[in-house]
Amino acid sequence: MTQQCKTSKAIGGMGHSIKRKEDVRFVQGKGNYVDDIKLDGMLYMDIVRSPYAYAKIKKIDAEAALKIPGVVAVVTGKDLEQYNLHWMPTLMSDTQMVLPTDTVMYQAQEVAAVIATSRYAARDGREAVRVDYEPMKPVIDPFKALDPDAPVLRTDKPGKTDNHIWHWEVGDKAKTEEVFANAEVVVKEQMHIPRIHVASIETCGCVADYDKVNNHLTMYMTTQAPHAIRTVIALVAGHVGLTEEKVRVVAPDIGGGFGGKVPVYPGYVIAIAVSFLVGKPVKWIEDRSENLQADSFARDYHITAEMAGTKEGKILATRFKVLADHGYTDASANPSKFPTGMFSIATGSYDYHTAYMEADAIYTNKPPGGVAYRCSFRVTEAVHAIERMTDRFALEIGKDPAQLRFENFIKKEDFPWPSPTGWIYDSGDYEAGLRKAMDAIGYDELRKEQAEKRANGELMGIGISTFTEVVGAGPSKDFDILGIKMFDSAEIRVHPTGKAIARFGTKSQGQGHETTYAQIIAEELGIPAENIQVEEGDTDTAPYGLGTYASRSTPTAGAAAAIAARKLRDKARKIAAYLLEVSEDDLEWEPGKFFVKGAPEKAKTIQELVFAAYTNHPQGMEAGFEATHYYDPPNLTFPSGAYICVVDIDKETGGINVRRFVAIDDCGNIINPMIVQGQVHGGLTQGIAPAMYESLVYDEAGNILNGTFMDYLVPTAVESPNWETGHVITPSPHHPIGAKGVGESPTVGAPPAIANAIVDALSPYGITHLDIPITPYKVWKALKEKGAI
Ligand code: MCN
Ligand code: CUN
Repeated sequence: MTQQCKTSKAIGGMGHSIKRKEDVRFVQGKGNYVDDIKLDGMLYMDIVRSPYAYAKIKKIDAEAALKIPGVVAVVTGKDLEQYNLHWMPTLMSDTQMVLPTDTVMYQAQEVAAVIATSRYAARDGREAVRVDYEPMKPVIDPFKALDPDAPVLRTDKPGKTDNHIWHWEVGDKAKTEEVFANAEVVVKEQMHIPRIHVASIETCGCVADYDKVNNHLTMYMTTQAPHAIRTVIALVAGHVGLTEEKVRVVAPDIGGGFGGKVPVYPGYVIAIAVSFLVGKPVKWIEDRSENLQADSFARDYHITAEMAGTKEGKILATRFKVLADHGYTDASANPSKFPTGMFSIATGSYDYHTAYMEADAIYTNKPPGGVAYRCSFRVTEAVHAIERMTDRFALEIGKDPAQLRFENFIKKEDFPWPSPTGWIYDSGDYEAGLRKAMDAIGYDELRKEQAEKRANGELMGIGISTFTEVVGAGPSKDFDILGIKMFDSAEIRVHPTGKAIARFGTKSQGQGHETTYAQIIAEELGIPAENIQVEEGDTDTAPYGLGTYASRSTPTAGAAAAIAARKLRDKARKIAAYLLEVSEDDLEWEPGKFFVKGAPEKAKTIQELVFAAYTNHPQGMEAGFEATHYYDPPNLTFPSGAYICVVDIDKETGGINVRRFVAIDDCGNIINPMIVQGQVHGGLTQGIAPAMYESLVYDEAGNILNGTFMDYLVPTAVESPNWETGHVITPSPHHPIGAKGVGESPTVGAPPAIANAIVDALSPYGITHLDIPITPYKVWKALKEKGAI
């Protein structure tokens, strides 16, 4: 990686791998998570959940539960109905039950809540609640959901006559059809991007603390977007007096979010309602199975993917048709105007101008969701489709997939590049990335080795993914969530002695914001990063922002930090001119001080200038040293990557060994290389997860077949190869510090590299596609079917 640091190591600005400040408390067990919060008189909540995917509730009998010592109440949908709290809106403006009054719609759905004086009593109470169900035949197979004889699931919606949620399309349908009709080569595959779960180490939970005397609610919760939650609470509960100034949302330390902590879950609403009614704090913490079985899932896109091109290998057009299984309600976490998120980035890194995409979303009797699990709003699905099809096309015409990519890449001089689906890619150098990845892995030698192995009947595969991401929502003209525009914010206060506190509208869940935001400010002001304390997650103190997801923190709040710091630097310049008795134009800045041009000994350090802002500022100037900025980006940032994976496959067992994996990322200028590397390592592991292990599986009755970590395979260090990483740097031209987001790139880019490698290994036997997760059994079965074993 080549990036010059402008600041000294002692200042620790951009490009320095300083150690994570937050780790001081994490490694000593001093993190403060929601479950660490203990308040006087706190009650505990546990939730009774449905064993059926679709059933009428005939009766809920709480008698035995209420006899258990410590159990104080059993709350049902009928109780909430009295306050009109039994339904809530989803982030996509659909509706969702908080607790059902008559029907359950998926297995593990909340049916009743037990409130008790201890967690154990609450759990005993949960076991003692008797519910009589009348099971009904559920809709599980999304392809049958629109059959005329399928039961209509959302009978709560007046006039609804089918299970269709919405239709979406983008691109030029007629032109695409024409190009396909006349193309020399057309390839087509049906693929499923499986339903998976974020499976963060910390499950979801909250402590709702309503203070009756002061009519004030403090909501401690595992949320990635505290301010948005505060506004939603005020909009929903304003009529009972919980107006926005009476609500404080606090997101303490979070043990992994990955998108799963963006939605509002029924448990939060029930905890607030109970605390409001009884005037005591109520804690609710999910257990692992509840988290895995009931919380928002990710992905679950069935994609019919087609690519058209020439015999020589020029990509001419793509066509993608999606069937999106949203489960019982559309509880996705996408910007309002984008029901499929940023799926329309699926034209990829390639220079062609014709594309058409459409999607239909449907209801089934599965848990709701569609969160953007480390995927920048459906970019994982998009990238899988285009990168698989690029390899499929190369296979069809017998061209090396790397060569095919070189011949089709958007060139670095062609940026800004308008995509056929309406995006303006800001910058990139795809050729340099792939070249670097190929050199690192030794591509040509690997192809030679592969040819020799093939001659011996051995299976070795090389898979490439050269993806383009789209992160940093967003320009407020296009992006909002429930109407709230997606800008973000930073507020910097520098104390008289030159030490600072900075607060942000985002919320780290492990990304290291306490360190990297401090580095951005250190870069701009020359105040050492170690003297800058970063705070997030308390709506009473932090400026309003939309939170951390979709790798947006660096593109939005990171930019806000730089601009707020520049406002302060402008003020420092004025003070320096006053103190040094020169005009502002005669001053020059170097990180940490202003000095007089040509007379570097005449200088004032930033610390001296800040002190003067409180003790000796020019008359007429506002005292103090504070700045705030709300940043509305002019465009998104478009990180990219070139990943290459090498696999060896055991023919007899289908066992897959990932031998090498090289990931070259381009996230523009890098704030902290060590943190970025950590993000990439974690993200790649969450990429190998759906590629080879993870998938939520349901039987015909809607029972989840792998609802615990016994069966749901989260890869550990044992399953992870040695990730080899590197960078290409094309700064974002519109971002104040030239940075692009990186948090999701590896999870987006890795699955197709792995799938492409496995299919490449199997291709001599006529295998052109396998759906992820690609398990040894799937490989073995495919080889058996093709008569290879
Ligand atoms: N960074 C940097 N230089 C860049 C870009 C980023 O040093 N050019 C640093 C940032 O300063 C930040 C980190 O890398 O410390 C990630 O930044 P960014 O890409 O802006 O992403 P966010 O901070 O917005 O994090 C969100 C992203 C998402 S959407 C998911 S999902 C995810 C991810 O981050 N969830 C995570 N990484 C995670 N890492 C942990 N440990 N836990 C999660 O829940
Ligand atoms: Cu794409 S999951 Mo992250 O947005 O929190």
